[in-house]
Amino acid sequence: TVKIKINGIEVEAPKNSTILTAAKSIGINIPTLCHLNIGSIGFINNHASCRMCVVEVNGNENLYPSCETKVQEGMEIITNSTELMHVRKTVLELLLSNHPKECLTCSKSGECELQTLAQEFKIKDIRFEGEQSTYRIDNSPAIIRDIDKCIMCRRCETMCNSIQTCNILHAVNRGFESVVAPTHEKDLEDTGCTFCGQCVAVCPVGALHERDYTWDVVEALANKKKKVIVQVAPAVRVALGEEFGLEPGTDVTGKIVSALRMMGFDYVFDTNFAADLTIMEEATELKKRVEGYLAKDPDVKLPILTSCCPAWVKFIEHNYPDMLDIPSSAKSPQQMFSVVAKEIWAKDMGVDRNDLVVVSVMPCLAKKYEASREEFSKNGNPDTDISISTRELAELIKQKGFNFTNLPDSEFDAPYGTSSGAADIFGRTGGVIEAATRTAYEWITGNELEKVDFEQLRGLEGIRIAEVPELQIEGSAFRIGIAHGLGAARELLDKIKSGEEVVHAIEIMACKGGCIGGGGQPYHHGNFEIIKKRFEGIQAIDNGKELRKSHENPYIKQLYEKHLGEPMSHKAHELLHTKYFA
Ligand code: HC1
Ligand code: SF4
Repeated sequence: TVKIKINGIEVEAPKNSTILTAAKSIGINIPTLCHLNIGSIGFINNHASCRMCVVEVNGNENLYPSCETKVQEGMEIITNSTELMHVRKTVLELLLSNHPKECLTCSKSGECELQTLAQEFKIKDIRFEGEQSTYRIDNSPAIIRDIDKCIMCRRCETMCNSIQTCNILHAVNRGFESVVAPTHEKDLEDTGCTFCGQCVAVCPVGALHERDYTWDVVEALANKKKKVIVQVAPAVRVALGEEFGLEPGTDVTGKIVSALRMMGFDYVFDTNFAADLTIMEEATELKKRVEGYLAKDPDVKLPILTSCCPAWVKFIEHNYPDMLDIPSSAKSPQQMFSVVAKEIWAKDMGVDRNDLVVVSVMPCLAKKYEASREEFSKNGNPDTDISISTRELAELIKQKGFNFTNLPDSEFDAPYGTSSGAADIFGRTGGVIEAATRTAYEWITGNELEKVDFEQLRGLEGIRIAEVPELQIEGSAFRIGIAHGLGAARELLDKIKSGEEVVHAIEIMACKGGCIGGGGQPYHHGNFEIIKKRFEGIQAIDNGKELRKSHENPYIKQLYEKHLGEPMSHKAHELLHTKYFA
């Protein structure tokens, strides 16, 4: 460690730490804007471009960015002199001088870090007049890029390239013209963008945000000719409460159901039901592939890959076109739910599918893109009509004026409202494969699983390899690979491709932590502890359930008995399975 003084206070700081972290360790806050450090996932954005965090060092005339300047023995640092306050005000005014003044209508209003600083510094007049840029807005089905609002912090670039390894966003042009954009300033839809939304999750301003479908929901609910039903994803229930001041990880399932019913949805269903359905198909496929593999069938491949994360699907389609025979062909729970609703439930209810609106509430922005994929529609009518994020649901609840934290708990509607704990854990990394293992174990061995908790599959390391000794394949334990974050996924896939790693099954989720860390969740502003708490919240729901294996869900059994026959039957294939495209 080294001894330094910050604002006259003696501090012992680790040798290689920055002034910013040393100050933070004793509760001194230095304002930052471009800087973002999410150490636990290896994300560090340190372009030192905004100059908000400058400090005085040893009385030097030069000012130093505290986010990248390392502490040195004997340093004397001032973080809050009048001169520094002036400099920071000037920095803000310069940034604001060419920033569109659209706070009232900006989608990030209330969450924008530039807006927060402008408020803290009480910026009233902007002394400079900057030229406004006028780029076109890039309007994809999931993400909107409004690059006039970009402040060149480059957090999105770091996220997209270093963590997700998608390499879509780069600083292009020079000087005033410089922006972060896809190569050749293409639209996101014309690139390999996965719509993971992680760039949106770290953008401090309104330059990147989700495509907002809240008004489509309001209009659908107002249309008397339509039946409107809704499904709620696993990860939403442990995060939505944050928008209403509750601790991350608080289970607000019952309140969500009440809010959606009060909004006027005809039926409130659970995506979790469809997660159980996904396991029925995926575990059957796994069993068949294991049997084929053991019988040395040349057409059967292991490992099998989970396929419920649409950003991950887009990633493998774009980056590993030669590996498209590996993912399970099972559709994601969002899509299974919607197709069952439109092709089975609507018929039972005597409703034309064109008069049924299926809304999904997802922690994810890629789900909007998934809903828009052509193969998930029939004669132009999509299976999932509208997908909104957790944040958008919070907005709708606020617009309705519901006192969310005081709402009573209600139950989902039958028949698609009951689910096992295996479905809940879909929302966290490792959960889909744990859910599949609970079922596949029983189906492959014919034995009842005593302990459903596969602790070895849990955790938050980017790549985890775990063995299930209870399940033996050719004399060795069933091996599972798990990755979350697309960079980790790439690393794992490359090892599998080269033969360096041999596994029988893989789960990949595009976002760190899994869906709980999705791009549509309440903003975490770089605090990964929030995602850890959501993880614990999800696990607590699973632990608290009587029903913890998908194949024991009585409503799932009923669906097969009445409509689908067996898993992977002809009917199941037609409705519940899909294809991938290079
Ligand atoms: Fe997910 Fe899934 S778990 S992909 O993370 O398989 O989004 O929550 O809804 O479809 O169930 C997301 C979450 C979600 C699907 C399920
Ligand atoms: Fe990159 Fe994901 Fe953003 Fe697309 S959505 S630009 S892949 S970070």
